[in-house]
Amino acid sequence: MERTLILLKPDAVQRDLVGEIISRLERKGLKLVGLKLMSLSSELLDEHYSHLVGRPFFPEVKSFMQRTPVVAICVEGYKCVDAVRLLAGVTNSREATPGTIRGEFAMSVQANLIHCSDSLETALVEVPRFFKSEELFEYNDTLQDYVYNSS
Ligand code: IDP
Repeated sequence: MERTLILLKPDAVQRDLVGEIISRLERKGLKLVGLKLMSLSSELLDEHYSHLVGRPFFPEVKSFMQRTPVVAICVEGYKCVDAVRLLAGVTNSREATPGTIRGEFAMSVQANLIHCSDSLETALVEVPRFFKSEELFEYNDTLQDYVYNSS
């Protein structure tokens, strides 16, 4: 089983899309193992978006991500890192496939509602960046047998 990090960005919070997006994760069959609101510090954003530091739009990305608290979510599932990327859609919401979260609800590159880890390697760094171990839960999700059956 993999775990991946999801952030519902300030546009999702302001546009009342938090419930819709969490509902999509649940309906897909993903198991929620961590969930909280948090305000992102400048230092945390520099670390999280280190691949964007120096890009001209980085200051805007940072101030956008600090406009409201974000919803941090950790989900667990078989090969869930790639599955959540597919649910989110590509970075530029205008080009995101209809049916995806960005494709259904967004029109912007920057205000694209959701962050999700882009690989298992990244997820292994990002989950502990946003969640302490005591904020992540292990429990028996009785529907998992039906969600996956044998694979
Ligand atoms: P991702 O969120 O789809 O993984 P990244 O390239 O890691 O995409 O970029 C992180 C975030 O930075 C994007 O989700 C988006 O909010 C913002 N961003 C990326 N490229 C641009 C840009 O060209 N202009 C403005 N914002 C951008």
